[in-house]
Amino acid sequence: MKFFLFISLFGFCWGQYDPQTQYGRTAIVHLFEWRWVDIAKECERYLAPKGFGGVQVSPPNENIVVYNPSRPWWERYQPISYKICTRSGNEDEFRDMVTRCNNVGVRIYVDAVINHMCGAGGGAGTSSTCGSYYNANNRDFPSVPYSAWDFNDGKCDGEINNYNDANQVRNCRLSGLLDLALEKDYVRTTVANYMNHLIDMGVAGFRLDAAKHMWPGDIKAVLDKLHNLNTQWFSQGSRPFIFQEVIDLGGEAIKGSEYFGNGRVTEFKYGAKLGTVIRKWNGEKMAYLKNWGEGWGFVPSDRALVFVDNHDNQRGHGAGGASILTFWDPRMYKMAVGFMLAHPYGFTRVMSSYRWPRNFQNGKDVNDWIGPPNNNGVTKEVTINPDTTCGNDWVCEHRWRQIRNMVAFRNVVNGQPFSNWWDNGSNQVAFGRGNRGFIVFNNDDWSLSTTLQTGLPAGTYCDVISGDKIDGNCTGIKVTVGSDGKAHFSISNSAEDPFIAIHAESKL
Ligand code: QV4
Ligand code: CA
Repeated sequence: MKFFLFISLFGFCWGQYDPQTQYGRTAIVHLFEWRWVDIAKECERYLAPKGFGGVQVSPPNENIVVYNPSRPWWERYQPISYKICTRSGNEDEFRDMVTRCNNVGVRIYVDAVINHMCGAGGGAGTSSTCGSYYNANNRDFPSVPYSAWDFNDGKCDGEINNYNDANQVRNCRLSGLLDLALEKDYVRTTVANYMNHLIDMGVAGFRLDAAKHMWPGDIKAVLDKLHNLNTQWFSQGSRPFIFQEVIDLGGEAIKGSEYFGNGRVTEFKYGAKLGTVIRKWNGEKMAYLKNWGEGWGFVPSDRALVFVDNHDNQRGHGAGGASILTFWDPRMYKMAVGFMLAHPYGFTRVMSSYRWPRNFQNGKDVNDWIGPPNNNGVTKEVTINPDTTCGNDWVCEHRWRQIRNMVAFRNVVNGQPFSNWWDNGSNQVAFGRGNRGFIVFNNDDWSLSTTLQTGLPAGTYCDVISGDKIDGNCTGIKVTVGSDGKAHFSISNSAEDPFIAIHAESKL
């Protein structure tokens, strides 16, 4: 009995760090603002066959409808109730998506907005995605229900304006958003009921929005109320995967490490620093990536959720600044995502965006609010073109060959050590993952031509960046590895994608 007690306790205290993906699937994709019906189809037609582990979805609970500006993406971060009813779809469509994705081994992670409700200036009425009445002026949300004593007005009735005061950051309003009193058991139970409703449908875990603005102990009290995952798809006793949005670039009162007990945290230093290195700003160069990870002051790898960009900082919201690489700079972006997916540090999330008409004025994109592709507010379908790209202004970065193939690379090298690092002291670098994979970058302004130890078995390998291995042939560059594990690499600095990646499953 002691043994099983040990296992269940041990299992219990580890579960929240484990993404609960099907074995060997090591990356998730954020299908930002997608509709549930489109995600269900994408799981079956693309994500499962290409080895994606799961999908982070936009907040599924009812939110305020904002008309000024017209239907901004950020209205979904202003809850009105916990009814599963938004522009992405209704509860039946959500449930169908979770079932169909789980049935093909692709997990669903929900963006849980549980720190607050709508803005204090949200007014009153039924301008909400499911028509629920609310009155922000007197903190009345009858469809939950929440009323005035469920909010922190008594502790702090103003906005956060000092990020060096931990009490302010947790008890005051982020951007004027009505702050929930999460020390109250009623609020904790109400939030947990919402999350358990999702868990019972088959959801595998949660992104906790604005976690920095909640006390770690209050979050833990909510998590302790959560059910184990649905045994239709998960083993008995499995715990929901938790990753907390905590923006910690250093220099503030609150540290990501305060939240380690609850689950993983988003490591925003990752994308900010990688963007600076790939852009070669401030004297940064890829040779410095030799000790990438904890060596750069990031949180421990098994507590990190990492990404190149996210829905905030790809449009100047949140943190990360101008160095953040996005789909708008595709050549550098593919290198950054390729590097992230090849390197062992952290649990990786790929961003999948929509295009919007950026309009920079005085260095700021005044169109940063524009919501998903839509017809009079109704989110457009994700259409798939004959060349497998997406239409209707969905960017589908996760379908770009270089990114899709690096998701597969990460799966193939899973568990293998970081090995065989080489650099030219500048921006030409290479490294392997044990005997299962090897990648070479040329980000210098001159060509790379060198012979490197790959650690791989002898043979001919297809480069998965310039092409694919199809019917026993390489559609792109071929690399020959000798019996000594060495191979010659040539990469022009003007190549479309100046990096080469080979792995055990791209071998002819
Ligand atoms: C305005 C005024 C306030 C006023 C308020 C009154 O600015 O001074 O008190 O009206 O109602 C939108 C508007 C913002 C408006 C607010 C409330 O942009 O001007 O305040 O609504 O009406 C997203 C957007 C925000 C947006 C918010 C709610 O980024 O612009 O605010 O949704 O719609 C910090 C946090 C971090 C956060 C990041 C953006 O530590 O947690 O800022 N990131 C997460 C999400 C992000 C989301 C939120 C948190 C809030 O990733 O997308 O903010 O849920 O770094
Ligand atoms: Ca708070």
